[in-house]
Amino acid sequence: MGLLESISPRAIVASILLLTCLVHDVCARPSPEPRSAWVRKGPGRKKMADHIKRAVEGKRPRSTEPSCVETLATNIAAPKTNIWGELSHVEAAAVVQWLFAQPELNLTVTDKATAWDNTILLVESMRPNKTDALPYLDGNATAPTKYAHVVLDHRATESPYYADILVGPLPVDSTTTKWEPLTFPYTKKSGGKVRNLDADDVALYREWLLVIGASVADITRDLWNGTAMGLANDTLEIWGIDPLWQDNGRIIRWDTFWNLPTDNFGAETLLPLGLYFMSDVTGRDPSKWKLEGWLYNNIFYETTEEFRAAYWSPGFVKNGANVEGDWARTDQQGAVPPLDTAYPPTQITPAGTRFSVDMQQKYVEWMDFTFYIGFTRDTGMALFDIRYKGERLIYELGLQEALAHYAGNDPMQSGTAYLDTFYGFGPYAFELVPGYDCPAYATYLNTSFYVAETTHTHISSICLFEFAADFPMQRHSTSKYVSVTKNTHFTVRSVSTVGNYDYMFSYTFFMDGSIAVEVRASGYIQSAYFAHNEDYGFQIHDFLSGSMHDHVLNYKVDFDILGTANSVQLMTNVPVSKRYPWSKGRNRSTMALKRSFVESEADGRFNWDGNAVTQVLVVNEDEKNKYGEYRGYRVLPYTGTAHLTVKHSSNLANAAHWAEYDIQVTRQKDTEPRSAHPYNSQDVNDPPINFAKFFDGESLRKEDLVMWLNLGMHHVPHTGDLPNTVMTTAHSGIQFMPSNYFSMDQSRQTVNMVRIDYGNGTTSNVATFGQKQGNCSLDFEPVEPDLYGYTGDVVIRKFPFDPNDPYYETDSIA
Ligand SMILES: *[C@@H]1O[C@H](CO)[C@@H](O)[C@H](O)[C@H]1NC(C)=O
Ligand SMILES: *[C@@H]1O[C@H](CO)[C@@H](O)[C@H](O)[C@H]1NC(C)=O
Ligand SMILES: *[C@@H]1O[C@H](CO)[C@@H](O)[C@H](O)[C@H]1NC(C)=O
Ligand SMILES: *[C@@H]1O[C@H](CO)[C@@H](O)[C@H](O)[C@H]1NC(C)=O
Ligand SMILES: *[C@@H]1O[C@H](CO)[C@@H](O)[C@H](O)[C@H]1NC(C)=O
Ligand SMILES: *[C@@H]1O[C@H](CO)[C@@H](O)[C@H](O)[C@H]1NC(C)=O
Ligand SMILES: *[C@@H]1O[C@H](CO)[C@@H](O)[C@H](O)[C@H]1NC(C)=O
Ligand SMILES: *[C@@H]1O[C@H](CO)[C@@H](O)[C@H](O)[C@H]1NC(C)=O
Ligand SMILES: *[C@@H]1O[C@H](CO)[C@@H](O)[C@H](O)[C@H]1NC(C)=O
Ligand SMILES: [Cu+2]
Repeated sequence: MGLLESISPRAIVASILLLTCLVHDVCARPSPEPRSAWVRKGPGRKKMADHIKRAVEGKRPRSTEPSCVETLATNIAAPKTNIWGELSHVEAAAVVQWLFAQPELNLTVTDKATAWDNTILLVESMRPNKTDALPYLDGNATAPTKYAHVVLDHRATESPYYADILVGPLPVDSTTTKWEPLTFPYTKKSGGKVRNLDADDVALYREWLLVIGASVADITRDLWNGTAMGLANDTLEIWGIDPLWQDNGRIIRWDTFWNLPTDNFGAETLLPLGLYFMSDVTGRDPSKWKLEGWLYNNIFYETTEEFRAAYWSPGFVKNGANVEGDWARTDQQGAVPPLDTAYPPTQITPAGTRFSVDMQQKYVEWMDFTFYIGFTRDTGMALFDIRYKGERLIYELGLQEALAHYAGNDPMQSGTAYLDTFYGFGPYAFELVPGYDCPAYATYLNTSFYVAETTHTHISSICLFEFAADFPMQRHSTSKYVSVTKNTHFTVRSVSTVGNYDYMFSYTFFMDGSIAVEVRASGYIQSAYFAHNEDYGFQIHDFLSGSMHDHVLNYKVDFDILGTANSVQLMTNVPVSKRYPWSKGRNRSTMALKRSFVESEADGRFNWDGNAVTQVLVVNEDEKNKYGEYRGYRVLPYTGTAHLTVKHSSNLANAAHWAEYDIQVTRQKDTEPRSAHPYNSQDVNDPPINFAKFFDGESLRKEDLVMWLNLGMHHVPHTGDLPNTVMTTAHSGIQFMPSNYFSMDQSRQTVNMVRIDYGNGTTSNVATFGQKQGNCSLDFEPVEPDLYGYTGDVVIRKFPFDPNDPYYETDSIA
């Protein structure tokens, strides 16, 4: 019968894995003990397969059955070097040493630098041009020459600026290595320089915000029993808008007071206090900065004296304070739901890891998919050269930028439009928690980023795992048989906590050849003081507004469908009234398909339509199937997506034109590798990358195309966002699915399906297609991995290079 094996239904039952709970109190009986008693000396971050192997090896035999284990994690060698990979410690150290030896850069070691010294902000691998990458990937060309991308913080000047430079070729060689301004990836031609509005951050706090805080200490003590004046016993903090107002040559900020949490929870963004002040902080001399006024309870006061006089006069209306409490804490609280303390369902991988990884090169093979993982400071994880059955589908898939645009009656919320790559997704891609962020059996990879002459390594910050969906890939029933296919998928995941918010990024691959891109959000919302904000959010606590905001996350998808000559076809179901030869002269009201191509960049920016009725297809017009249909991939929303509601944002000006539409298509260019620059917020009117300038009317037919897709969510936090936003609904996703790309569904190739023939009350045949059958024993140890193995970042000093003295240090924004 070949592959199609038939066995009796009883064997199916018999082959159900024999699960053995080794730790009975966890499996069977909820423990009333304190939390610390739950922590076990587990097997560390070893894979489940190792436990099984150990059991099978006889150290802890549970039964005489053969093992379920088919394979253990396979280490493979990537077919090519990962040209999007990170610099090695040695390479980074050599670049740093070389930079300090260039007198014209006039660099100071970060530890010793003041606000008036030049420092190195970033040293990382420069991604190669696609023009140079393809001949290497697809032909015999040598790997593209390696360069370092370096960002310098030039502060030894009246007009401080960030400078993007290229250093190379690598490895560093005193005669051939040079530096040059990095200019080609930016639309603004300014020698790779962007002004730095943050150069005097220390002076801003010490000599400005805290001084102003002290000047109203009588009021803050009276209102909130606290101060923000730089004392050890301050219970308030001051911070404000981002980006700063940047009009008419002035740099204006609005700041507000926040209560500091008294415990370890990061609840500060839930504790706004409703007093705001405006400052003109143009230039580098704090003595020339000006306080421009105060706002309280929607009344504006030009000066501190005016505000104080009003405050202490009779009838002044004082509002209450947001104060931390259990409502802002994420620990368990409230009545435990029925049976909740019993150990919950969990997935296992009885046959071990069914995929292969080159850990060094960050190259992955799962079923018929292969890809490389890249990682940068700005945008974190990205995938490259994604192939299915050996054929490239996508050259590059990765986050570009994430916007959180708030609004409000008050200047703090109205002025907030975070462009998160300023902070970076790489530095905040923290260690994942096995068993919680990803299955405990997942394979974990490290990522590294450069900061202040050190390389920080986030241990286990990318996870790779297979998972069985809770729904089948396929099924069908008749009166004679039922056929069902399992839906096993593969996910690559990282989480970045940028300040108050946690973004979970997942790329998921499916057996039918489809790919999903998803983002989920959790963490603390940035809330608003409630007064006068009724039109901008729900009131969610005593003096708190949920503060409406749009999340928009831009992804680059560089499709290569059967080569680089691709087109975007739109196909819409349209209502029609039509007479047919058979309709006897009568018109039929019905529908039909309308097809068109996105001809050029002039019509390359558009939205999902209201009824999701238009298919967006990336096709190769020269690669038709045998029926004459174009082979391609369809792009479709997986869950909700979002583009920015605000038109011509006062906060953003030209800094985030990428946020304006759901789908944007451009011609692929080496000069347009990214839709946003991390310092776009520093010069919003004339940012280093103005995405709108990518659209210059070029033809998009049979060209190498890039799709810039927005995920996101229109977030109006409600009481369910307290204490943290939940990932069940804070979720956005897009899928890429084959559309006439193959002659049939590719998931027919899996053996993980069954056909049961039945009738007359009996089953006559069960076809399992060569699935591994038979008995095996499995020791299921339902224990979290040793979570005391969670360490945070490992740091290695680069200047002086000290690879043998790593230390632990984890930095977060909040
Ligand atoms: C070099 O930087 C120092 C501060 O670190 C500054 O005082 C000096 O003027 C700079 N030299 C030049 C030539 O720019
Ligand atoms: C990458 O492409 C840009 C734009 O064509 C070019 O200026 C740059 O020199 C290229 N880089 C390399 C390393 O060839
Ligand atoms: C690569 O080199 C091999 C052997 O020299 C040759 O047969 C093949 O045609 C080359 N491939 C390309 C794409 O140049
Ligand atoms: C004010 O704060 C101080 C110390 O921060 C605390 O001891 C005191 O109880 C507070 N008073 C009120 C009324 O909350
Ligand atoms: C906070 O510290 C300052 C200076 O040490 C002191 O004068 C003040 O009384 C302290 N405030 C409270 C509430 O403890
Ligand atoms: C991650 O980093 C840790 C600490 O440096 C190291 O022990 C471990 O081998 C690394 N893991 C991988 C997959 O590279
Ligand atoms: C009826 O059908 C004909 C041809 O199919 C079409 O041209 C015409 O517009 C239709 N009439 C109406 C009223 O829609
Ligand atoms: C059910 O019984 C009928 C009559 O005996 C027989 O013809 C038919 O093949 C049986 N079907 C199955 C699925 O066994
Ligand atoms: C499974 O094990 C049971 C008990 O050891 C045995 O009776 C049965 O034949 C086995 N089945 C298979 C398919 O190996
Ligand atoms: Cu939100």
